[in-house]
Amino acid sequence: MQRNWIGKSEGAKIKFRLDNGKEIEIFTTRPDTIYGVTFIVFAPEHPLVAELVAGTEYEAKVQEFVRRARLTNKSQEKEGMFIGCYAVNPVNGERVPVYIGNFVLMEYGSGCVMAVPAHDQRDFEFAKKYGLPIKVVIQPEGKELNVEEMTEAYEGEGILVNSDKFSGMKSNEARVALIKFFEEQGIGGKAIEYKMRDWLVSRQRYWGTPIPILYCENCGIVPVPEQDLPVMLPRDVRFGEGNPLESNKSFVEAKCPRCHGNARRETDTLDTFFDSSWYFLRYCDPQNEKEAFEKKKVEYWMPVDFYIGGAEHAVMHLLYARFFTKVLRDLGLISFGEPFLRLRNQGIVTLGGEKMSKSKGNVVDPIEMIEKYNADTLRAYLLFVANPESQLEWSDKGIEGVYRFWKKVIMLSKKHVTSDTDNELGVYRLNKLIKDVTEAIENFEFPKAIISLMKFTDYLSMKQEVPRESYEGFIKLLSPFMPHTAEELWARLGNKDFVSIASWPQADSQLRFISMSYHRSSFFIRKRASVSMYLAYL
Ligand code: ANZ
Ligand code: ZN
Repeated sequence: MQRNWIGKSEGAKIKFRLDNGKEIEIFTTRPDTIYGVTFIVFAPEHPLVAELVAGTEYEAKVQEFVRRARLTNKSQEKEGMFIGCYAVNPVNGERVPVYIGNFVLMEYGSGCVMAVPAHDQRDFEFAKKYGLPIKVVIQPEGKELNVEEMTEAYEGEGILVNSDKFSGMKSNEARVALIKFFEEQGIGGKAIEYKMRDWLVSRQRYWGTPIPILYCENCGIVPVPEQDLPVMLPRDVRFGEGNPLESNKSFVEAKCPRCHGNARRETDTLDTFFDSSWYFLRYCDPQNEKEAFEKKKVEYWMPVDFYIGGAEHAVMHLLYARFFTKVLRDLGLISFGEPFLRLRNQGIVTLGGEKMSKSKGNVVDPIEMIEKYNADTLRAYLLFVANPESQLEWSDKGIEGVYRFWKKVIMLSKKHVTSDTDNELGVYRLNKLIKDVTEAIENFEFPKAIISLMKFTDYLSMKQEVPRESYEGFIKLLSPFMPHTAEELWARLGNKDFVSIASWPQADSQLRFISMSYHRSSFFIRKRASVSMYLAYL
């Protein structure tokens, strides 16, 4: 999503000369189609457009078009008009008409496109609508394009035709060759464009962080000196229209720290993204009065190992946070360039296929569920019903199932616990459980972990007495999913500390190796365990 948002496009800039002698540089990703240009299209609000039509018969109509284009949202339907002048294609000297069109964006490239209707769909639709010529300059391999029969643009690769000395070249090679040619002729060259817009850091709001800048009548823009930081927001604000800081005299009026003359305080405040882009660094050293953070402390905690959040943050917050981190690294204030090493987007909870929301009234109150079942059942259900990143459809049946599992765990706790270790297969099962649950947790596959715990509960439930080692290991592994229950059972075993701070059980890889050989020796297995146990263990 970030890559898309940044939207890097590689291509060329080419200079076209207009009737009035002015030059316009046009960005294109397809310089190989330059011989197929049949018109030029400007964004309606392009400043050159007003200049080109000034004093001509087109002026009023263009103004009307721009006004309408501004009112209506960018519609799907392509609309435009001829504005009475021509441009010259620099490679073949051809004169092509100049249009304005609502599909050309002012903010992208140079706000102007060289239209190649045979090979660009938007240009194709525009040309069809306004009866403009279509000229094929790329022939796909194996079939021949014919303008009269085309119902859409051919946007793919192929062999150049009607392209002077470049005819016969492959389109991808022609792109390179043409860029070189533009450079030699001084008419253009390689160019890279990004779709990402500039980020406005200031807002006209009260509740942001003040921007510590003063405007002095004599000295101009003066930063607030360090000893006067932070600039605090005033408390006596009156909300009404616009930013209340502007009308707050005691805030706005200040003295210039340089000449002591009259100065005005900046009333714009920083956007909240400005804070969320580096708060994690401050968290590492929140009491520091001297600086934003001490490098050593930040290096101890950062980067964040695992970031969990909604996908809606992918392109704003998370991207800005990366930019801030890279800038701070370049300034030598930190030594890493990525703030977050791993990311998971959690899914949403739905009911009846729709996102739960108070306004829609389709919510399940967790308190009700806790009263009906218990907190551990609800928690385990939420972990069990879907992987964290998937959408979760609430189901009453589902929580019933997890409640049955919880009851089984309670039943199990009524059994006598012995100090013996389990038989060899039982020891193997415990070991496998440790491995499976640990791996599932690390991979964020909680349903898998809970299924393993369910199976193990069934296994232990078949026994007359439960071996302590297996039972304790089970409680430890259960505790992330049913913490209250696990603590209770742990305490009943006579443990003095919390299970949540007990050491996590370790899987024994040796044991796994030995047990692998059981596989092959089916005779051995049959002696030791029932077939059903063997299948379950497989
Ligand atoms: C001529 C051409 C011929 C194009 C062809 C495409 C195919 P991306 O990939 O998104 O960067 N373009 C350039 N500036 C524009 C603007 N301000 N508003 C709307 N469209 C603009 O798209 C680059 C292509 O988008 C450019 O390449 C240009 O059309 C168009 F067979 O130029 B092309
Ligand atoms: Zn001053």
